[in-house]
Amino acid sequence: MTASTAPGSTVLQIGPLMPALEAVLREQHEVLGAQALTAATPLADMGDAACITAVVTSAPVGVPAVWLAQLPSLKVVSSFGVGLDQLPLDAARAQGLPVGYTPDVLNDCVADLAMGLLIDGARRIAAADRFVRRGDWLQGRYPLTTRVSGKRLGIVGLGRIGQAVARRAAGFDMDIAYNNRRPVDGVAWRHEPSLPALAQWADFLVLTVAGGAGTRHLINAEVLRALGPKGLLVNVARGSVVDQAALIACLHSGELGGAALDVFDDEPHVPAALLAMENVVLAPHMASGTHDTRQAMADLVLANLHAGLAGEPLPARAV
Ligand code: 8YV
Repeated sequence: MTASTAPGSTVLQIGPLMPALEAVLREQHEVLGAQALTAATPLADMGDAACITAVVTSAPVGVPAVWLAQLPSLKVVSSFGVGLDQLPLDAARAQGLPVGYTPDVLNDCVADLAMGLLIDGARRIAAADRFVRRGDWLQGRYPLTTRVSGKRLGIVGLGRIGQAVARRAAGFDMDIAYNNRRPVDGVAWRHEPSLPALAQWADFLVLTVAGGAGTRHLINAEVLRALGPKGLLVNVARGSVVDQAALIACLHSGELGGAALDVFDDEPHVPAALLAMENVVLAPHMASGTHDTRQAMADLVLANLHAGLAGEPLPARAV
């Protein structure tokens, strides 16, 4: 327990968390909570809402904005993850309520998985694994795949994770350009203000842009067609960033070469059309999912929680 821990606090846990994090929360606080709370859940069902001083949630689950006003003793929201799209930032700001999240500690692992998906999408490692396991190698050689090194990489959203992807891609001698709301200072990579133009130029388009209303369906049919029949889309951002129906249609028609996806519209449900495609690599929203990074995220969730309860500045504050 840190010096700033407020013992005896009542924490509302929303949705499942890492078991080790749940254990620490239970050790240090009274935890009310549920795995399947929704905005429609009456807070009265949680016990005494007036006692709740903190909410602990995760990026994909968030917290309904309406709850903030119903928790009169709330001092802090601490979220496990870097994504802010499910968090009621405006309502929290209006109430002067600090919201903690876990940036930076996951950059490397998310970027590592983006590169892994990119290489798999181009070199078809998972599909080749299935080929060997099926015994198909006994009938003939595996089809040729696509070179990775030296290709053109377009990055959509050059934040901390996008920059970590770019640094890795530089090691593969890739030509790198990016699309961002505005050019990023202090980087050598080329800013391309037009998303279709970036897609048209790129061999691989990696999405590392934040989710939320502002980026919903940013990657539409026009962008996917521009990426083209030899192009590969890699998404480690949010399912909402891509028009999933357009993606499936473009993959079906051959207007897009392939996709490597860690995130989807309605997780954990993946459309049957994607499951059936050999030119699609699928991962279960696992980009930050290593022991090392998840522990670092859990530590930051606790540090934010305890700082908020003690009325101190949060180590990583979104609002
Ligand atoms: C999840 C994520 O937090 O950080 C994010 O925004 O989407 C992930 O790291 C993680 O999967 C836990 O649910």
